[in-house]
Amino acid sequence: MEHAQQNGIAVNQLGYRSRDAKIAVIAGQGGRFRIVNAENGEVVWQGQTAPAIEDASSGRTVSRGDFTAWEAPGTYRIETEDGQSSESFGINDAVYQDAHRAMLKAFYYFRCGAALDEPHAGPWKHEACHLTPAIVHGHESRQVDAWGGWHDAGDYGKYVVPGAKAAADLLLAFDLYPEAFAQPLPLPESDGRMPDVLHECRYELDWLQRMQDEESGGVFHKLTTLRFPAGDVMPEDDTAPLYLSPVSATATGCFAGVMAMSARIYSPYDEAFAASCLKASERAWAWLEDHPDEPGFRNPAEIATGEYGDGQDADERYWAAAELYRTTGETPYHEAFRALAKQGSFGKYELGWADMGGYGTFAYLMSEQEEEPELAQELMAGLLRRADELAAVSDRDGYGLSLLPDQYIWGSNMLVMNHAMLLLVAGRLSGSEDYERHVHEHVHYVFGANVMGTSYVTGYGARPIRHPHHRPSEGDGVEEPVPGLVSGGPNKGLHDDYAREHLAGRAPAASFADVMESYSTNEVAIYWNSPAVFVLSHLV
Ligand code: G3I
Ligand code: 9MR
Ligand code: ZN
Repeated sequence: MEHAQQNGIAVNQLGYRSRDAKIAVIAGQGGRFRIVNAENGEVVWQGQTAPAIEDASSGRTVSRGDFTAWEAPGTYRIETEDGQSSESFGINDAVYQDAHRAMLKAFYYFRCGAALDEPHAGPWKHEACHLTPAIVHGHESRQVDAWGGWHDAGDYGKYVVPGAKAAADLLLAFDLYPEAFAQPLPLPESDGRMPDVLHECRYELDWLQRMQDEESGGVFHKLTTLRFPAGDVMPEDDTAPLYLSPVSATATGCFAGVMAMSARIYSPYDEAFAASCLKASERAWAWLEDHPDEPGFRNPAEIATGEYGDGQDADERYWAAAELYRTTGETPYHEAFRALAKQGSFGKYELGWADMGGYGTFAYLMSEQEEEPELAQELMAGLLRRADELAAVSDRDGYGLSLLPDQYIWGSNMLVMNHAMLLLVAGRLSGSEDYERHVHEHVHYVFGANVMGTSYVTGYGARPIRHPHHRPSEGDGVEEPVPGLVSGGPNKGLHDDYAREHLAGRAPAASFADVMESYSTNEVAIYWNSPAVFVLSHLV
């Protein structure tokens, strides 16, 4: 059953930091609105909405009530003269702390190959899973033991490309906001020396290294069963044979990128591990150089799990070259990066599982190595142009979001958080604070300031999603889903039977259902959590 209903006054259900932008999005023509102290019913502040907007994404007329000026800590709700009332929310500077930790802890819950024990997992504990070696597809007598890593999502597949994105987001978050990771989570590996975020990423990076083909240095695209198990199977009960799909250039490219990044970031904590990352990256790079014209990955005919198909590998190569240059300072990587940058046939500001050029651009712009001034200027100007475009879209959107109506695609919440991440990096590199309020509104959207009136993060907010497409949450017999998971969010593409039957005709941002069956709107995934951890790292 779907519980979420579209809400009259949408707010961030977690609440607001005192100094942040604060906008209540009110359905209808608006007018006067008031802030009421939720404890004693007293009216503490009154305001007037801006003129109403026809909001194409939500399909609604909405009015924005800006109460940024009200900064006093407390618990409140918003009311209008026609009798509407919002969920109650807090104002205080610690509103994001718990959610940030839970969204990072989520990666522990995604772990494959290790038992999740009660001290760390609470009621969501389960046995170890997927420990049998994987058969190399097409070479059936060969097996590779690639245990570990994170399950991708609501399914138990492990895919290199989204895994590299997720790890990169967390590593970048740590790199830019180390103080956000000072507290232990804790994890089984917590040692008070290396921050837990690095322990958690290491769990994935070790698996990624196992995915590198010993024979060629290329990286297998994915490790999955032949098809998806039923929706309530616990990981330890998913015992069908495991297969490695063939090596791909996209997997090998982003592997080289995230490994070179890891070599740099782990070096102060674990020199031997850092060295193994660099070696793995260089080997992957050598494979890429030997394979300049690779076809895009397609699922072998027998394998029906997630494809992560992508015909364009220049962006992954670009990312790899940038990170290898940033980490080693060696000229050939700079040359390769410049050549790829000139090619121009791919997005240089994208942070998705398919288009990863943004990571290369970030690495080059943040590098301490000598850069080519014209190229750096060009990339910086492009980054700011992109940020300005996102800000301009946000200024016209009813909910302050940078998504256009046709961007409510499968995993739209990843775009919401990727855009906020890009705005943060653009602000940091340029010294501009102009993007800050847009970042806040993107976060507010995820936690409830959206047309569904839903918090898209399990366990957080007054009306969080309760029925994500997540096999452990469905199969574990625990009422509450695993906490801290980010739902994919509205998808106007109607890519599952539930959506086709119940969501046809809805506005893009309302094409969402909090039901397990709707995997194309309400699945969870590591690479939807990871940019959200990055963004919240700025706010804690
Ligand atoms: O990029 C185009 C866009 O240009 C176009 O306007 C739009 C119109 O629908 O489509 C966009 O492509 C979509 C693409 O996602 C965007 O990234 C495709 O339609 C859509 O089918 C595709 O969905 C992917 C889905 O797998 C199906 O392949 C999701 O991105 C991807 O996140 C999802 O990943 C799954 C794995 O396969 C298995 N594990 C769970 C995971 C999350 O659901
Ligand atoms: O459960 C699967 C989900 O994890 C994947 O992201 C999705 C991608 O296509 O597929 C889901 O599996 C569905 C399958 O594709 C079609 N039959 C119904 C399955 C859901 O139970
Ligand atoms: Zn597993």
